[in-house]
Amino acid sequence: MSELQRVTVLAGGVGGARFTRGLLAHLEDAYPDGTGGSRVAVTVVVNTGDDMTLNGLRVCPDLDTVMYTLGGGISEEQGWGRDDESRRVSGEIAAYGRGWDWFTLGDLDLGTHIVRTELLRDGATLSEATEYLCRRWKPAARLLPMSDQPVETQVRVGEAVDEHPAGALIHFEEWWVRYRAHVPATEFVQRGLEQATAAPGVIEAILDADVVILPPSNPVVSVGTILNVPGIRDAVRQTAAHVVGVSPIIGGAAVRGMADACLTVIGVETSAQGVGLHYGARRTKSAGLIDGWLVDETDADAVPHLAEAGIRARAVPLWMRDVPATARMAADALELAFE
Ligand code: FO1
Repeated sequence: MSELQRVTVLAGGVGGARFTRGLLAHLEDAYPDGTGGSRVAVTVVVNTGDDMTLNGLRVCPDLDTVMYTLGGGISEEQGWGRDDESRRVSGEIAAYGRGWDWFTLGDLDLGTHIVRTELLRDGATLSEATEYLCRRWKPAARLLPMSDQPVETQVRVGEAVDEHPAGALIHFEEWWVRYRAHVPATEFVQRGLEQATAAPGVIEAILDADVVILPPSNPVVSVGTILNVPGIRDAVRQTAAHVVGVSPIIGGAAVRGMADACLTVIGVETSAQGVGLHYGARRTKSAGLIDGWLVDETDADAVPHLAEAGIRARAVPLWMRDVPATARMAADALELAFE
């Protein structure tokens, strides 16, 4: 494999964060820099479509999930939020009848939202605020928000629920957390997308990479949202890098979260093959996004169909049960990239 120098990952929350943790572990092992790190530079472009302003604070769920996961502060059992968390302040907020009682901001997590909000109010961009917060967590990768302008994923509900009439637009987190995606949705709308531009460094991180990876994040509301930011989809199509994706669907079911509910909304089959074809082959007239696609061993039958569509696929174990297993997956993705 030619000397690998730069890898860029387009990530959402838990799946993208855990995959990147495995990627960094593999790179430290395969490309050591002699001081415990790796000589390969990793950039994570993170979805900000889940962001919201809650109790006056700017909350960035996916940026925080990646930062905590790579920085060692994540709640491992939840996959999001801080470890050793408590909820005293959110209890007080609820006692005042404020906030979303179905969306808890933990006491330690609030520290992040308070500092970020203070920085933004003092004129920092989201990129600058993220860089500041990462000075504490020291993730072994550069974290870039997909955009410094606010983009919020809204979900149009297909039927009336609680105080929302049919056809209403609600915040993605309300659909995801309050309703667990069980309320039928008819479309996703990224509010603010038209005014959004890719954050500084994002386009270059995609064009200058040796490998661009679409990790097993939600292909619709996480990776899809990042790709919808003006300029990003074209950068992925044009980059000289190898572009490899990792299926978030194993054996016809979403690995976690409710990616299947999201795929149904946009009419994509919930299968490793369906998502791979949805991203599309890059080197064909379909002007797709990926050159390679990792599917789990249970989906090996998809490999020839993907090959017919111009996508080089391989079937490998895709369960991110621990860091070593995820590091193996990341190694498989890099090997596929250079095949
Ligand atoms: N997920 C939940 O299921 N319940 C919550 O109360 C909740 C709170 C929360 C607070 C901060 C944060 O960064 C994430 C939080 N999440 C919660 C997870 C969140 O829904 C997901 O991290 C992503 O938005 C989906 O990938």
